[in-house]
Amino acid sequence: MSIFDELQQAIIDGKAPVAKEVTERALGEGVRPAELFPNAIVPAMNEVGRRMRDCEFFIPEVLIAARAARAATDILRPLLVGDEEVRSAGTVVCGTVKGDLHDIGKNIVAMMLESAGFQIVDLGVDVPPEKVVAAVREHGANVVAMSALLTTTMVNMKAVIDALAAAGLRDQVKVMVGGAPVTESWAQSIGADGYGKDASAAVETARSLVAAA
Ligand code: B1M
Repeated sequence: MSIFDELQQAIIDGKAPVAKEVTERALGEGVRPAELFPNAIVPAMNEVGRRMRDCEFFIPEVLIAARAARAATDILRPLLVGDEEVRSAGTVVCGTVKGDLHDIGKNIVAMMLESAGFQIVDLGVDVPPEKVVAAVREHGANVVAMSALLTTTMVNMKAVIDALAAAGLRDQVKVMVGGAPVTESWAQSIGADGYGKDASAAVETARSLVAAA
């Protein structure tokens, strides 16, 4: 079993101490922090999602798996900053939209953006549009990055865009969206400026949005 498989299994089994130990061992063996996301953490949570959909897992198992994923990402977060050349790429206000409590993907995106030199203002989960507007004003953000994991909360991305427009801020800030149910065409349909399929794509999108501003 590869070290990536070991970490995947620990997360699926919800074994946070094992996930922590395997992550530390992987780093000790020279695995780059960013490699652990596509090779272990993201596929593990996808498998958890499949089991949830197929009624093999219920909320407690999913929460325990999420906690194990968190044990790994908590170790990786400080290491990712500085993984790439550090520069001031811009300020990103990020969060998961109102009504939505999923934050694993949003946290990975935030970590990758931070490692790419962006200043991150993370508003957390269940973020109402007015909180985004206030943060954009306060921090002079270049980019708003919103996640949604539920088809029922995706509409709240449009509410953020509308609130920014109503506050007279829409011309000053780029809006990008992502999350499992979000697509490029959805992003376009709500008037977002960009979309990221995964965390790496989110970094590319944020860079190109700032460059084009
Ligand atoms: Co939830 N849940 N959940 N859940 N959950 C899903 C999303 C679901 C698909 C599971 C399923 O049925 N198979 C389903 C949604 C169905 C739908 O809407 N069509 C679902 C459901 C139904 C629910 C509840 C309603 C269940 C219930 O209560 N009956 C409930 C809703 C609570 C709420 O939010 N109000 C709920 C609750 C939960 C938990 C709390 C138990 C837990 C969340 C814990 C946490 O996040 N702290 C949870 C989890 C863990 C999941 C699954 C299993 C995994 C999500 C995850 O972490 N994925 C999920 C199934 C799945 O997605 N496969 C599921 C891993 C993560 C790395 O991927 O978040 O997609 P993701 O992020 C990716 C990309 O999408 C992208 O980059 C990331 C890294 O590559 N990305 C961006 C994300 N944001 C981006 C932003 C960008 C760009 C890219 O730019 C701004």
